[in-house]
Amino acid sequence: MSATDIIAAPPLGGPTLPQERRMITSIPGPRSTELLERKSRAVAAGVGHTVPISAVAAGGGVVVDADGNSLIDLGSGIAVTSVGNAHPKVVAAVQAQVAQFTHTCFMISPYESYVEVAEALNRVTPGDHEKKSALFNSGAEAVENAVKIARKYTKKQAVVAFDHAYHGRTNLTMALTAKSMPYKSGFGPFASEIYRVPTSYPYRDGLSGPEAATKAISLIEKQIGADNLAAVIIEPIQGEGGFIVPAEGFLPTVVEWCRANNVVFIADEVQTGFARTGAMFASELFGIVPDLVTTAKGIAGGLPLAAVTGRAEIMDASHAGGLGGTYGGNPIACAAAVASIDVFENDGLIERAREIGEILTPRLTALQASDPRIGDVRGAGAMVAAEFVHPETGEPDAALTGAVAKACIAAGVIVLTCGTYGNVIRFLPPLSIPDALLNEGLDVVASALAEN
Ligand code: PLZ
Repeated sequence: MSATDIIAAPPLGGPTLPQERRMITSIPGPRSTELLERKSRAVAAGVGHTVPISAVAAGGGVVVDADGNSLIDLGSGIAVTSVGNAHPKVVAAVQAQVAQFTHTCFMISPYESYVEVAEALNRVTPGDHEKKSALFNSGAEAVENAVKIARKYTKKQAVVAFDHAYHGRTNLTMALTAKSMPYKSGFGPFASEIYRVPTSYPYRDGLSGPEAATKAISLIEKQIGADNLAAVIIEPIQGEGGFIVPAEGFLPTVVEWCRANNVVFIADEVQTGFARTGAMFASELFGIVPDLVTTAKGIAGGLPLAAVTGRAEIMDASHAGGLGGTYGGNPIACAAAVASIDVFENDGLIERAREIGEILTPRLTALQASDPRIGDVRGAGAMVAAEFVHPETGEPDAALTGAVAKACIAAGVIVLTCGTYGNVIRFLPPLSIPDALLNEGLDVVASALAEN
């Protein structure tokens, strides 16, 4: 495919897109530049972007831009297109639904696909207790509702979140999110009754899981008191905070304490959910069963949908009419979710996430062995990261991280950074990426590191 073909008619996305890295222009090319200039005139300055392109198609493991460049996708639009962009089953389900009806409002006239998504979530989330679900539009909205539900059930108000946490950008979720820049700075005042305690960050705190949990629990008991605490919310593997995997025993100890103290344990699996970590949900990797689970991102193959799923008695504590929203569980998003969950369950995506991890982790560990600026390699399944440091001090090296990420993008590989200190490159490719493309992407990362 040449640039002129693409300019004439943008290709359809999905897995039949040529699975190749193809650089026709430098990035951004002229057409992308034109869009980015329009963007800066029309779109609020606060809405940033990482990859300076005008995307026109995506699928398998590539994103194609308006200039005909084909970039290797190691970010999945932040863990969203796990089934693959424009997955044929998702496309078919959406096309069928959009031609039938686009909206009734589930709170006005219910429809089957919403109930089907709820049934599927109740089945696939951790634990075999009786569960119920409610659907929303975004991860932040799911988190907001999980907190509402926990408060209503426990009749208590305080909520504990952790260092390095990310839970969203709405007012309540900004309060739960740890990092000030760029998420919170200047946007306060924030919601009250939110408390922050240390998490388990083995690379930096040197604590065992139970030690880190004891430290957090002791602060909770002294500064808040279980009698006031409605919920503890945590990402089983922290996403935006730096792909931080807690030490063994941390999460089970926290869950056990919550259970003994009538505190609702909420696992925010918005980023870790749906096969990403080599399990359907990351909670399973740690042997924990959350009371409530928040999901979004990967759930619907790119359409906006989110959910809270959990113990029936907690989910049912809210009065009728207490939960909802105009678009929550939109029928097109639900059709996409039914198709996506089918793909996750039946097309081997959990195994595929593990295979991707078996490429990512050894290759990054090998890179670490030859380059002390990689302080840590960690993650699970297709959610793996490298933390960059100044080797002499172990201090975070955000400048190197930014330079490597920029060089990768210039060479046609989409990588995302994260971390409280901005010193982590995370790898979370679509699970539809072919091995060859993943390996080529990692070759580019290795060269980018060598050159910086
Ligand atoms: N909980 C664990 O990862 C979203 C944020 C991107 P929304 N993470 C990507 C950005 O910079 O805005 C996220 C998450 C976890 C909640 C959320 C929020 O999900 O769908 O973005 O609202």
